Order: sequence, then C-alpha cells, then structure tokens
Amino acid sequence: MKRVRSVCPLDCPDTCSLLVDVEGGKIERVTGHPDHPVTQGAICHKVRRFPERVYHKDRVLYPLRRTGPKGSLQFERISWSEAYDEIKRQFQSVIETHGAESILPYSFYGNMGILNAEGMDRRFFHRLGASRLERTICNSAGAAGFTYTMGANAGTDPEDTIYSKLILIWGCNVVSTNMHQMLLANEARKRGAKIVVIDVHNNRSAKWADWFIQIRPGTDAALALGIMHILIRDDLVQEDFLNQYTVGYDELKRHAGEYTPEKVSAITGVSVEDLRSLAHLYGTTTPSFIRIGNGLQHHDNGGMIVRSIACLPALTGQWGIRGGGAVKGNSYYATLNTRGIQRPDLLPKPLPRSVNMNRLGDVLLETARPVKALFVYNSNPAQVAPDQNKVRQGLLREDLFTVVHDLFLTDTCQYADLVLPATSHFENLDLYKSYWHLYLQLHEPVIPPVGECKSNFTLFKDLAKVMGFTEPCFNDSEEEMIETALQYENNPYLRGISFQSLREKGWVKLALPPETELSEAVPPTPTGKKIALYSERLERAGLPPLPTHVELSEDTSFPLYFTTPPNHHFLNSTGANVPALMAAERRPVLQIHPVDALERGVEHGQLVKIFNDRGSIVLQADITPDVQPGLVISQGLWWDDDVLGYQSVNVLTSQRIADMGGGATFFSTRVEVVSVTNL
Ligand SMILES: Nc1nc2c(c(=O)[nH]1)N[C@H]1C(S)=C(S)[C@@H](COP(=O)(O)OP(=O)(O)OC[C@H]3O[C@@H](n4cnc5c(=O)[nH]c(N)nc54)[C@H](O)[C@@H]3O)O[C@H]1N2
Ligand SMILES: Nc1nc2c(c(=O)[nH]1)N[C@H]1C(S)=C(S)[C@@H](COP(=O)(O)OP(=O)(O)OC[C@H]3O[C@@H](n4cnc5c(=O)[nH]c(N)nc54)[C@H](O)[C@@H]3O)O[C@H]1N2
Ligand code: SF4
Ligand SMILES: [Mo]
Repeated sequence: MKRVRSVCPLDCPDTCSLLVDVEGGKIERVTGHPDHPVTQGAICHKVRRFPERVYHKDRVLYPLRRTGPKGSLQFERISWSEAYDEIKRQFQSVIETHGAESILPYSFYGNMGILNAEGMDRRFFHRLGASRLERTICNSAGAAGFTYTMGANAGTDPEDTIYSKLILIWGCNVVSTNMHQMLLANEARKRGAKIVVIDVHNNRSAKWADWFIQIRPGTDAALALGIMHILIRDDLVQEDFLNQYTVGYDELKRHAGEYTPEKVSAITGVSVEDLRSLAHLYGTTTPSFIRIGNGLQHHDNGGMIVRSIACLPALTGQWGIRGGGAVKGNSYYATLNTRGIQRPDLLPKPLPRSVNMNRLGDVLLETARPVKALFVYNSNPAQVAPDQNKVRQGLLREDLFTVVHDLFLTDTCQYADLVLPATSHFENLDLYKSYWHLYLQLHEPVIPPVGECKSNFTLFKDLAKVMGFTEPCFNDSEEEMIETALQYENNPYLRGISFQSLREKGWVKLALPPETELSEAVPPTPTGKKIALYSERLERAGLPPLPTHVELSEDTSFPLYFTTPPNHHFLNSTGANVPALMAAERRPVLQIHPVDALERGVEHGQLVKIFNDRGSIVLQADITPDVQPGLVISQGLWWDDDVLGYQSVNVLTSQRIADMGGGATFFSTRVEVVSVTNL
C-alpha cells in the first residue's frame, strides 16, 4: 500500500489537498491532507466516495459510436483510430460547406486542472478557427460586478477570516458548497465572532448560523443600500478611508438616502428592526467579513447585486484589516500566463464569432449561421444548461455531428455520435489553482489510465496531429505547459513558484504582500485604482453607475419564484450516478411553503407538476416552512430518469442573460405548481 498526494479536481472553491491510498494499482481510500493549511484533513462526503466513481461499473472505457437514433443510447465499441478518422472526416466536411465557425466547442470545469480544463483544448480550437465559447454559466455576472467596484476579482485571504468578528454569509450555502469557509468561520466563532446568513431559504448554512435573515429573491442590492443608508444616517462610516480609497462617496450618500428602511423592508421582506440591527452590527463590528456567494448572482440583476454588496466594506473601512473585507472570488491573485497556455494568437483573423454558453439551446437551433459540429468535454449541458427542452431539441438535430468526451454516459452522451472515454483526474498530471484560497497545487498521476481512457490534454494533442497542425506548441509536454503557465511577470504573486517547487512541496501559497504591508495593498485592486462607489465604467456600459436595486424581469403571470441551487452530495450533475451519493440525497423534491401548498391543494409527499411557458416537470412535494411563501426550491442537478420520471429542473430555467458578464439567470425563474391529482 502506498499513500500519495492528490488534489480535488471538482469545481468547488475549496480545491482540497487529498491523500490517496493505493493498493495493487487501485485507489482504496481518499482522505483530506492533514498538513494543507486550508484542507486541514477535512474533505466532503462526495470526494471520500470518489473511488466508487473511478471504478463505477458504468465508466466509459473505450470509444463508442452511435448505432441507433439520437437519444436511444445504442452504441458500438470502436477503436481510437476509427474515432479520430471520423472526427477528421466530419470536421473537414463541415469546414468545407459551412466554415470552421460551424464547429462549437462546449466545455466547463468538470475537472478544474489548468491543462485539462483550459489548455491544449483551447490551442486546438483556436488553431481550428472554431466558434469561441463564452464560459459564463457559473460566476461571471458576480465576478464582473465585484470587479466594477473593486477593480479585480480579488478579496480577503480566507485563512484570515478566523480573525473576523462578524461574518456575513450572503447568498452562499457554505455548509454544502464551501465547507472550509464554514470551518474557518467556526474557528472565528470560537474566538467570539457572530455568523449571519442572508438567504432566500432556511438552508443548511442558515441553520448553522447565529442569525438567519430571509430575503426575497433578487432584492439583495436593496438590502445593501438599506444598510448603507443607516450606516450613513447614524454616522457609522469611516470618512477617512472613504476619502482616501474611494470615488463617488458624495453621490452614493445622496443616492442611498432614497433607500429608507421602510422602502427597503417593503422590497426585501426584511423587517425594519432587523435591517437596523444588521446595519448597526455591521457598522460597529471590526473586523467584519462578507462571503458573497454565487446564488444571488444567478439572477437577471446578479451583477448589480454583487457590485452593491462589494461597496459595503469600504463604507466601514474594512480593507487592509486582517480578517476584514469580502470575497466573491480570488482568482485574480492566481492569474497565470493565459496567453501562453491557450495561445489565442493561433486564432484566425477576423476572429470567429463568440457564443454565450447560456444560450446553447437557441444557438443549436439557429439556422442562419448553423452549428454543424459540437464538441463537448468537462460538462454535461443536456442537464446543466438552461432551457433544457431547447437544448435537447438542438442536440437531436440529425444534421449535427456531436462528440462528447466524458467518464460516463451522461444525459448529453445520449445525443452523441461519438463518445470518447475520459480519464479521471487521478490519472493525469496537472496544475490546480483555487478560486477562493491562495494555494497552487501540482497533481501527479496516482494511477495509470483506466481502460482506453485519455485525458483532455492527450485527446487534443492527438487531434492536432490528426488534423495536420504542425505548430510546435502542439508538441508541448504537460510539464512544459505547466512551466509556461507559471511564467508570468505581470503577476508578482507567482514569484518563486515553479514546477519543481510545486513538485517538492505539493502546494505553494501565492506570494501576497506580508501582513505588515497589507495597508499598502488596500484595496486589493490593481495598483492606483480606487474603489468605485460611483463607477464610470458602468455608466459607459449603459448601466446604473451607483449601486441600484433593479426589479427582476421574468414573466409575472407565473406566480412563484423557482430556485434550484446545488445539493449537498452532488457537484452540479457530477456524482448524481454514484449510488452512495444518490442514497444520501434520497430523491429530488420540490420544497413549498405550507401557505402556497394549501392554496393549491397540495399535500406533503404528493406529486406536483411545476410548469411555465418553457415546459413542465414532476416532483414530489415537500411542504416546509424552510422556504418563504412565493418561492419554491428544488436542490441539485439529478440525471434524468425515465423510470422514476425525473426530468431536469433546467426544463424551466431561461436562456436570458444577466445584467453583467454574460451571466446565467437560473434563479430568476418563475413557475406555477399544481397537484398532479388535480390535473
Ligand atoms: N455540494 C456542492 N458544492 C458545490 C457545488 C455543488 O453542486 N454541490 N457546486 C459548486 C459550484 S460550480 C458553485 S458555482 C458553487 C455554488 O455555491 P454557492 O456560492 O453557495 O451558491 P448556490 O448554492 O448556488 O446558492 C447559495 C444560496 O443562495 C441562495 N439564493 C438564491 N437566490 C438568492 C437571492 O436572491 N438572494 C440571496 N441572498 N440568496 C439567494 C440559494 O437558494 C442558496 O441557498 O458551489 C460549488 N460547490
Ligand atoms: N438549475 C441550475 N442549473 C445550473 C446550476 C444551478 O445552480 N441550477 N449551476 C450552474 C453552475 S454554477 C455550473 S458551474 C454549471 C456546471 O455545469 P458542468 O460543468 O457541466 O458540471 P457537471 O454537471 O459537474 O458536469 C461536468 C462533467 O465533466 C465530466 N468530467 C469530469 N472530469 C473530466 C475530464 O477530465 N475530462 C472530461 N472530458 N470530462 C470530465 C464529468 O464526468 C461531468 O459529466 O451548472 C450550472 N447549472
Ligand atoms: S468537493 Fe470541495 S470540499 Fe469536497 S474534497 Fe473537493 S474541494 Fe474539498
Ligand atoms: Mo458553478
């Protein structure tokens, strides 16, 4: 038996360091590395069960070619060279008839490794001249909003949050989605901190918090403005900080004056008393820290919400204080040599069109500039993309050639002409950064590739050869690409980090300025930039330059909001085919408030139909006061199951784009619910 280091590859902020027990070339056990300063030996249940995923009986082990109609899951085994020949033939044919732009890569972060998520694949599709994909399904509205205020998607070092005395967890279900933030907050709590959760429902994190504030969907900017109003009115702002580090305080002061407690309470559903207590708690506690989640930015107004909340620490002068500030994401600190890895210089001129991934359904159904070939990897769009009926209608097109590279026959694979077997990250060399903590980690293979599986890196390197691309960058080894990624003089935080140092230590912390210099780094924005309370950039983009509450725009003829955040045991749709994790989640349900249930004659445990003008799904009703009246919730992205009658919640969500960053609007969905027995 040997025990080796690994990294969790999942799209989770915690990017844990793992220890893997390997016996006879097989993974027996996965645990958290006790020495990693953030992981501290603790990992989630999902990843402790990872061996079941790696050795799952349904893992795709060799290339497959479709033999039945699309959607029938009828495949035959073929060789890699047959698969490559087929891809070359199809790509050449669509390039001849419709140009390379008719090829669309579709990927996300099923594996967060730099090489396997955004490395050789990017080089390949750039050189091919394929359509470009805007990867905006996750955090892009909020990242844009935070950046408008702070100048970069960078905030507090999470390790410092143990020193916070007040922790606001805002639209973030940390107990399930960022468990090490929960552990750090627990440590802060031991040292006297208070934890407040602001959310639309009484989720696991709300139950763990000291104070749960329930808010109406999409109204968080109004709450932030209400807090600003009271901070300013009651003289709880830090004028010196505001004068030195911000622009637009005078304009904000006048503007926030309009957001009276009564008005804000009417918009948000938060009582005037709670609003006052919250504002005073925030205005009188230091250091205070805000963890801004992704939940509240999956709305039409998601960018503006995050931009507004991001103004708060400036009002009370919390930047530069250890344990103060806020985090939306910290990916800016770990900016790598993206141009060197992805080689955008290989793109043809004029640049191929760029497609927002949230609009996949419409894009596949468009006839003017049709997509003729789709290449999916690191993602399961038939399940995770909004407006699922449109996506599936597009995927069913007989004239669309679809390749899917995955570990399993996901819902998306049902529509594939070719399914290619992917390695798990345990089988690859890769570099990992976190979008929350500040450690880079190297991953060396723990086991050899299973079956005939290939990593994304190897697949796209092979495909470059198949297509006859002769640029030397297609010969790069994994090690060379990691060295390239780390060579980026514009990012001083990478100083001293090399492939070798990562190999020796496993992880290395980004070289942020030491604590004594922290005040120099206030705010954590590119040098010289001030915190934009008033944003000229937003003004130029035609958006409100000051923090502003904007009403959600979904069709109000459907009376209930429908929010579909992740569950505890799956990672998006990953893990939703692992029996132990499915058993832990039991079944997908619709949480509905007793008042809404009564109004509709719905009884606990009954099947209900949830519908809007995009489609309908059926779920079992869970009547609970954990949700507010007017809002129904279904957690998790389950795979479709014909036998049990599950269909994805994304049947109901919209392809509408958020106010900033091209973001998704999953949680602004509106629906009606009827009891199936009343149909
Ligand atoms: N267990 C688990 N962990 C995960 C994931 C997973 O699928 N499962 N997914 C990973 C990924 S890709 C991401 S992006 C993150 C997402 O994780 P988080 O950042 O925590 O975001 P969500 O869980 O989507 O939403 C957080 C909370 O916001 C609530 N919310 C919805 N609308 C509003 C609103 O208008 N205002 C407020 N205040 N709250 C609102 C949601 O109901 C939910 O309770 O988690 C990562 N970690
Ligand atoms: N309704 C609703 N929809 C949502 C969300 C929501 O909260 N509600 N959340 C949204 C968010 S925040 C996100 S980030 C997206 C996530 O959407 P996706 O990124 O599509 O996430 P997964 O469903 O986990 O699918 C990842 C796939 O990649 C595969 N994979 C893993 N490793 C590798 C590899 O090395 N190579 C290849 N080729 N494949 C690999 C996995 O097996 C899995 O099938 O979903 C979005 N969709
Ligand atoms: S999913 Fe998140 S919490 Fe779980 S092991 Fe991976 S990084 Fe850690
Ligand atoms: Mo995400």
